Amino acid sequence: MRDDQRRDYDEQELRVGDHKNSAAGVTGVAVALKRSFREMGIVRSAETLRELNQAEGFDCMSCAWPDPAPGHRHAAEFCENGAKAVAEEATRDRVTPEFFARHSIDDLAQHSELWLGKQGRITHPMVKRPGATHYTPIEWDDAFALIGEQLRSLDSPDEALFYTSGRASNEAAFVYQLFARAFGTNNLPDCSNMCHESTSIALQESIGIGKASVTLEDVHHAELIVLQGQNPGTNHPRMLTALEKAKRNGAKILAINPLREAGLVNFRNPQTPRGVVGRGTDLADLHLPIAVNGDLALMQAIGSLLVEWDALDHDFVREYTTGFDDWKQHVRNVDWDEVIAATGLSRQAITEAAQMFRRSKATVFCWAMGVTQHRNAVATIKEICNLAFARGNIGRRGAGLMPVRGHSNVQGDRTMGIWERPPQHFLDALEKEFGFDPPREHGFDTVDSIRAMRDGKAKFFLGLGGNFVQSAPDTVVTAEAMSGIDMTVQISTKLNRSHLVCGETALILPTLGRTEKDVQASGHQFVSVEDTECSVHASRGPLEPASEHLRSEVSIITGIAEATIGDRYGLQWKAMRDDYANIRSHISRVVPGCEGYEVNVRRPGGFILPHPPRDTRTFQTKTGKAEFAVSPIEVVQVPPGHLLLQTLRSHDQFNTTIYGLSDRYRGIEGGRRVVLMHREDIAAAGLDPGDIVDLFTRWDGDERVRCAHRFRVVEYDVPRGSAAAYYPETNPLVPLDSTALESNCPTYKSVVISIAPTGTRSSDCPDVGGMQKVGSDWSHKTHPQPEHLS
Ligand SMILES: Nc1nc2c(c(=O)[nH]1)N[C@H]1C(S)=C(S)[C@@H](COP(=O)(O)OP(=O)(O)OC[C@H]3O[C@@H](n4cnc5c(=O)[nH]c(N)nc54)[C@H](O)[C@@H]3O)O[C@H]1N2
Ligand SMILES: Nc1nc2c(c(=O)[nH]1)N[C@H]1C(S)=C(S)[C@@H](COP(=O)(O)OP(=O)(O)OC[C@H]3O[C@@H](n4cnc5c(=O)[nH]c(N)nc54)[C@H](O)[C@@H]3O)O[C@H]1N2
Ligand code: SF4
Ligand SMILES: [Mo]
Repeated sequence: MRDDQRRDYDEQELRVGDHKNSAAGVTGVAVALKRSFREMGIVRSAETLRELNQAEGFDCMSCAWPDPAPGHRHAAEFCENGAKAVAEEATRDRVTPEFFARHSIDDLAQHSELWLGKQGRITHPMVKRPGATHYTPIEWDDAFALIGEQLRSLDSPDEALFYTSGRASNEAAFVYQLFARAFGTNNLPDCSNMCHESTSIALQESIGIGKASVTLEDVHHAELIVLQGQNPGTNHPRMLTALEKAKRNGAKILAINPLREAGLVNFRNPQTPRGVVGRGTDLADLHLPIAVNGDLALMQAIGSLLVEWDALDHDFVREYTTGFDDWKQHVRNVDWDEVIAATGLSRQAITEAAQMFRRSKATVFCWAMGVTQHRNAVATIKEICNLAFARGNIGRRGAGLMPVRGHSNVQGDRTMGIWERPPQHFLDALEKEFGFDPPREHGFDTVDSIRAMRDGKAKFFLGLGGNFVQSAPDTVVTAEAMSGIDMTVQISTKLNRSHLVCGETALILPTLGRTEKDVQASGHQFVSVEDTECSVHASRGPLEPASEHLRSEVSIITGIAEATIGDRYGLQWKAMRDDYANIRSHISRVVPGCEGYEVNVRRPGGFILPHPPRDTRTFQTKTGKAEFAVSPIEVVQVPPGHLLLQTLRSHDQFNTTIYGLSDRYRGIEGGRRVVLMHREDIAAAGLDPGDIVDLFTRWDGDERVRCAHRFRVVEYDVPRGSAAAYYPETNPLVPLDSTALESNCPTYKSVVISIAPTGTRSSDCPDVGGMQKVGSDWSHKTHPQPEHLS
């Protein structure tokens, strides 16, 4: 984009219309194609989309929803948001060295995340030297040498952080963790720490494995599907096709969500005549508009009714579980007043939901960020497991636990060892395969990495994808921490905030994306990925790379490894780079369930990893049984005059990558700085819809007031006492220390805020998460306290 075409996307007019009662339909197709044609051109769009999610094609890089078996795929096996993700990556726009010469870092920092992303694909490796105002080009080998030198100069390997975002392939993830551990650290934070970490912890304790026990086939054959804290119409759109199929087979759907999201209500499948001209398929049979953070109480109340009705699978409970009597005793004593206060639901509505569980012999429990990003998230997920156990809904056709993962390969990255707390058996296998003793003590997760940078304990940050500064909580603290370290390196496809809020020396290493051909010394390479149902398969990009200077993630990581530790321990970096089959050969011997990896992953549709509870009702927990857990009901207390804010995704973004300003299903167009509030809460705060307000939060642990400025009040159907606003604009409000118990996942879905009209309260808070005021000045460490918070 030329300078004279530059415009600030966020200055556009905000329009609020009605929110929709139906998802997808032909509008979705039209929007997807329009975006694709604009970014990629018509011919390239047609060629690329034809290969998306096909057995011989490439895996959608957007979400982790599984593909149907190879014989059951449509010619167009993708959704609107998958097509948008492809268009975003396969764009014809370019960010070149001339672009960086034209724009100083400070200049770029004035722009929104949307504008940055829209500039196109980065074409050359770039460096910002200490004190420099601009990025300048650097040769690949010089970049690797600079990084190697920096890493070797650290006092300890634990001063380095190796972050991963969930788009990296299994091959890239495997060499990345191998490098970090051979270098000497388990500091492998990843986006999972902010996402389904609560799930991984809870499931590990309850069923002995942190993954879904459900396949796509199970979804199709379920009698009841619970959609809890999830917005599938936007974030996993092809899930609606599976839900439609399940409905046709007679399934009921229970939606538990503070918002009546369009994708929970009705689906107009653009691939069927009924979806094009008819009224589509009604999805949820019952929607419980739960108060934010009320899920733990709700699940216990449902449990108490099942116990009261003796609607239990006694055989399953006896044979496969432990802890049942304690749980039964606990839920019997559930305090209904507490439940009703915590959930905002009537006893009648909860009873109706419990009847749905009682009537179903095969229930699939789905959940996502509305469950995982709360202080009580781990307890809530264990409670979901309790309900599954109570009626034997695990290891049975049409039933099971289905955390719906986010990033397309976030699950595969974990399987490959991207984990700051690797299990001993994984480290033992690495030792056996490579002949060195990997570090055994735990590394830093995401939140602890921020603390380590802030406190001078970490001095080097390498990001394998992602946009750490924007996705992490407490933007001011994170930005200060990142900009205070010696070196930040980002392996990226597109420009983002983390290139601009950077260390003293900063590098941008541009990489191939999923859509692109990857040719190495031995020829054309493919990579492998794992979806949310543990299915592992190959992905081959069809397009010519965006620039001849790009390197693959594997190539970049092995290059850094060579420049840092050379051939320490006899590690064969070049062989792994030249032919990824060499990496897969290591994977087959190190990663459990991956024996015969090369052969299995090459099969059309790949293979499904073993899952003991799903396959044989075997539970590798401490007791060898599925474990009922007992948790006291804990709910976030919201003082008078405050609201509980959840931060969520619009229909037009992928995490911190903003595609556009159209949250179509919610009827919000042309802007993102909105706060959705209940009519009576707006009135109680003395506000009117359309008012411009600032949001504030204070965390008990410190005196700092966090704020985010200039949000427009939008009247919306949210439960009283709660509010909703988009991520990442609201990340400055999420206190670093406010995390889920056990999992340390930031509480992005429950932030206690207060609201005041803009300009009426302390206005000197830096708004670094916002789009306007990002600069090099992070000077506001503490602010005077606005009176309304004291
Ligand atoms: N197009 C697109 N696809 C994506 C992404 C994207 O940004 N864009 N992101 C990917 C990633 S990394 C992830 S993790 C997933 C995220 O997928 P989701 O988890 O669906 O994403 P969120 O927008 O965070 O939506 C959370 C939902 O939880 C509800 N919710 C909030 N608080 C509560 C609560 O206390 N209880 C209950 N029951 N519900 C609550 C919200 O109203 C909202 O509907 O999507 C993945 N797919
Ligand atoms: N307030 C709030 N904050 C949240 C959340 C929330 O719900 N609310 N959700 C959390 C969740 S669930 C997640 S998963 C995190 C996401 O956090 P991240 O994973 O850190 O963020 P993304 O926005 O997904 O990363 C986007 C960047 O990845 C780079 N990229 C894209 N494709 C590729 C590729 O193929 N290779 C490489 N190397 N780079 C690529 C691009 O440069 C792009 O700018 O955010 C978390 N933050
Ligand atoms: S459902 Fe997810 S993986 Fe499938 S095409 Fe849509 S965005 Fe891609
Ligand atoms: Mo995520």
